[in-house]
Amino acid sequence: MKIILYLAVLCSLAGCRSTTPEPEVVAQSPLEEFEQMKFGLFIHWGLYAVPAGEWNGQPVRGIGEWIMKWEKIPVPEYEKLATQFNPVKFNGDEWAQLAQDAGMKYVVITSKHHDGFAMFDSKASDFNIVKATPYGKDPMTDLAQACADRDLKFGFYYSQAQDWHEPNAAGNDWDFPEERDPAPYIQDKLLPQVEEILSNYGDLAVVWFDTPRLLSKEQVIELRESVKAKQPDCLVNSRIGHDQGDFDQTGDNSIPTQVKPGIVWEVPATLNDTWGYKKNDHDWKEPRDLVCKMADIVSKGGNYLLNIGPDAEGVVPPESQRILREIGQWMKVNGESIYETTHSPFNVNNITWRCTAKPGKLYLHMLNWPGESFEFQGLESKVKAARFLDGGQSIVFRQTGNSLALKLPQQAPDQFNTVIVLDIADDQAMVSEEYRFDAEPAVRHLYAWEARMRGEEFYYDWETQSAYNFIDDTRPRNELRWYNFPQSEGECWVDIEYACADADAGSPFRLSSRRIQWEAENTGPSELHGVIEGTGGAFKIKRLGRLTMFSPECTLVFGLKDDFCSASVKVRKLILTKVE
Ligand code: FHN
Repeated sequence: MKIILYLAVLCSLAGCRSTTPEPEVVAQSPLEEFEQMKFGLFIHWGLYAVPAGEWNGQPVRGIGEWIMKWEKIPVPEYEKLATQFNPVKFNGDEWAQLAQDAGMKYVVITSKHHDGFAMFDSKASDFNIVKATPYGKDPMTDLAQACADRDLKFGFYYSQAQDWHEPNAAGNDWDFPEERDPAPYIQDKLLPQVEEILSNYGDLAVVWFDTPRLLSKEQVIELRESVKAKQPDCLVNSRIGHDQGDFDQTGDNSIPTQVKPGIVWEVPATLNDTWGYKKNDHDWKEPRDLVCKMADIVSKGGNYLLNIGPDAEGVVPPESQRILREIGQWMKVNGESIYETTHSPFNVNNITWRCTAKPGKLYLHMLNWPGESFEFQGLESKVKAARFLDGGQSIVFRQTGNSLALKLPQQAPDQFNTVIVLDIADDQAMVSEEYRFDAEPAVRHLYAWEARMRGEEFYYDWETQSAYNFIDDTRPRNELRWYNFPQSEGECWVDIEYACADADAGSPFRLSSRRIQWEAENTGPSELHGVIEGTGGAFKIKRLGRLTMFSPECTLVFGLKDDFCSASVKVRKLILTKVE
């Protein structure tokens, strides 16, 4: 990718009469390129696809690629899965094509997950797909090539600290003694395998590390340097640990509540409730939800890395394919409002639309269709024109001061997310201070649709704009989680907007805030407990109580204790008001 800058440089060369601007091609850094791609495919594929979420004939709760840990499967028994792994239907071209059809620009696949099994040909460990399976081939060669053929960037996930196959790595506490010194594992497996993935599959965009622990800062620096020595342009993510990443990751499926400027970051997320294939996980997210989440993430400045878990034959679940291709249809028309955009110039608090930007342009993502008219405040730049991105039909508008009113059709033109393009007179939008993306609102509205809906079979209803089916007999239990509240340290009042039939009142709720960190002690929690009151079935706002928020990053978790009535409670949003 190149940026062409038109510099108005007067030509001083002898004989040159033209003053036409000369295009200057400026190469972008790998990090800038990465940030501009915005949308990528994550693939979790490994031996765990064989049991597919069942052990000894019983379904196993939790994410599928963790089955070895959930069931404490001894290493020799887990190794036997390799003899059943024969993905004869794997086709690298089909997978890469799926990514392209979805409108994705990069692909990251598990080269080795926590189970320690290498999905590539490895000299450093025989526990790999070529040596230990009847398949006997290296699928990564084909996939890397198929991605290169389509101009998709390619990268590998590698679990650097957890390796349940190895006594000296982190994670396996059922086969091996607790005491461990990672040095031999680092020398014999981690560094050699990382070198292998960087040597044998062409240029990598990223080595995507995960669950940092056990390794010291020096060991992490050595790991990072080993990547850069082989491929200086290859990025590493923040989950390498000890602040050694080139770009940042949010928690899984977790979108920050506000614009996060100044750094490059990415949200890894699943299409259902697992990363690795589970045959009984049919809890698919809707394309509409995913398109809206993408607009939310990109408007806050991030990238979206969306996961598929192919089965043990090498087939991508048909539902995943359908969902990705539906997203791709939207991207085909609206990709201009996603790729190479920058974050919203507006504060996203208490609005259900989002904005992405390019020089001289704003893209309004109408996640909830407002009907015939839409008005918002804060834009000071002069609007020259307004139109739908799909079809280009112009929109009648009136700009008064910092208020812009648009005349719209009653029905949403797009079933997922209608994008409106504003051509503005300034390169960068001028926005009144209180509406700017970095304004700190005294009252913060946390909508359910922005939250991570953690748990299984937990639903969002667009009609009532609320989350429901709060049950906690699942692992993890169903709860709403909001992340990242910069500068929000201190006490606040918490109100909730929800609906509950009087007959269904009485569920105990819990709300907690804490600062969660990978490599340090968590701070908090501050907690609130109480009982959900009936609202006569209508949406009402009620006070839950007073809570402490932590800085700089805080996680807020809301859940109901599972009982006969909690599943029907509908939660629209929490409202946080700072105690002065
Ligand atoms: O433990 C892993 C999990 O299996 C999965 O790989 C995700 C993807 O981001 N990362 C870890 C948990 O955060």
